[in-house]
Amino acid sequence: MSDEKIWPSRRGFLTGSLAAGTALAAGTVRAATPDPLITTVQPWASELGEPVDAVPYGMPIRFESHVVRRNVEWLTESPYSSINFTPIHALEGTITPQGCAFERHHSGAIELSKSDYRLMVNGLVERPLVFTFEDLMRFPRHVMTAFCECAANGGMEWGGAQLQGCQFTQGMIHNMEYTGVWLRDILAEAGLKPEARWIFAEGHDASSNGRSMPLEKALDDVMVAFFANGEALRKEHGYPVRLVVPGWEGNMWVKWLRRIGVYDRAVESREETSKYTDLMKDGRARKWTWVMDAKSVITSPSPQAPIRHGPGPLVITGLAWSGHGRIARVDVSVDGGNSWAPARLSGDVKPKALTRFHYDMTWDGSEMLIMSRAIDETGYVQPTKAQLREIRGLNNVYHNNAIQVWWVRANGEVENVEIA
Ligand SMILES: Nc1nc2c(c(=O)[nH]1)N[C@H]1C(S)=C(S)[C@@H](COP(=O)(O)O)O[C@H]1N2
Ligand SMILES: [Mo]
Repeated sequence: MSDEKIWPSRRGFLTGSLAAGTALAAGTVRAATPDPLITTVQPWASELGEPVDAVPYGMPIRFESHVVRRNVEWLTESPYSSINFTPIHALEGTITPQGCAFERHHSGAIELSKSDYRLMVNGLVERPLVFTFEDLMRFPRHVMTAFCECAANGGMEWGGAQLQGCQFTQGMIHNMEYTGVWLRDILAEAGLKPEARWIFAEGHDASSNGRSMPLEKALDDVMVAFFANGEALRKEHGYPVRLVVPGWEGNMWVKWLRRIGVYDRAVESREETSKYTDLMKDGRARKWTWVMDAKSVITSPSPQAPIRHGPGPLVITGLAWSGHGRIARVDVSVDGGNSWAPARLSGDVKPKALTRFHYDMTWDGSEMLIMSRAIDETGYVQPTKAQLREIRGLNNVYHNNAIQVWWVRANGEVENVEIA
């Protein structure tokens, strides 16, 4: 990672904290005197800034230009059927800005206008229907925050610690506030026939990414969404309409939603037979592994976010989530799992959405093995990699929700490791 080269000066940061009266522990380096940043009038205080309207749609300031999606080129053969990763090591809070939320396409991101958009509902319905975008906007609208995690998140780590970065090991996830209409309201408009048991959702893109879903889920909390984080969906996330399937694997969140077919059985498409099933050690495959089990990860410190400030106060932070509901507790260990202490859950704890945790400590400057473990409201405890492998073996790529361990060295650098 070359992130460090783009960071603002350490001196500027320390000066700022002292000026703000932050209580820093004894031993913290004090700013040099005299500090020109304090004693000299700076350009930004003696000139005009940019006028309003200089940038009609704002972008992050250039000092943050390292906070971007990144991919791992050797992972896939082509960038059109590929994935990139959310820079979770550099984000805070819980909402993922659309501009850096990971993308996963099977045949590229298509450009589909609202006026060309159509949603077809057919199969076991009283009235097969086609909706325009305008039609969808006239159903009652709802707001819901949900995480979307690709089932392959962490998949490269089954065999051993591999990728150096929280972004790369756990970044196939985003969390947005969606506005849209309930799928159940659309299905009610078409009228379900008594034999209806499953739906099959397809996209407008060439891959279509068709997935079957039991009717109970479709009628429960599935949303046909058109806004994310207060604005229209981005092209890469399914503009103008995508499915939001809270708590369930990302593959079911069909983008550029084209058709909902209603059936009495599952279609058993490519995406739910040869893909997105979990190969067990005996060669058989688990299917219908829809729910994303509870998981957490420390986002900082982490390999791309090393400790730069030396011993003293240290903020450990991370994310936790569960497809089964709310996060009840997150424990943090700094000694490789010998002892655990509860972290603070910061902000709102919403079901099937990311929860931010913070753990404040004083670092003595010695090396640490840091890790977090999520416990959700069902009482489920996030497993270790060894526990997961014991049951699921090593053949698998999907649904790795094991505890992630980071080795923090005395110089503050952090590495992805596994402990036996
Ligand atoms: N139409 C369509 N929908 C799709 C896909 C796709 O390729 N085409 N990819 C799926 C997969 S595997 C995932 S993980 C999520 C990713 O959503 P995102 O690109 O918004 O992150 O979209 C799902 N929906
Ligand atoms: Mo996915």
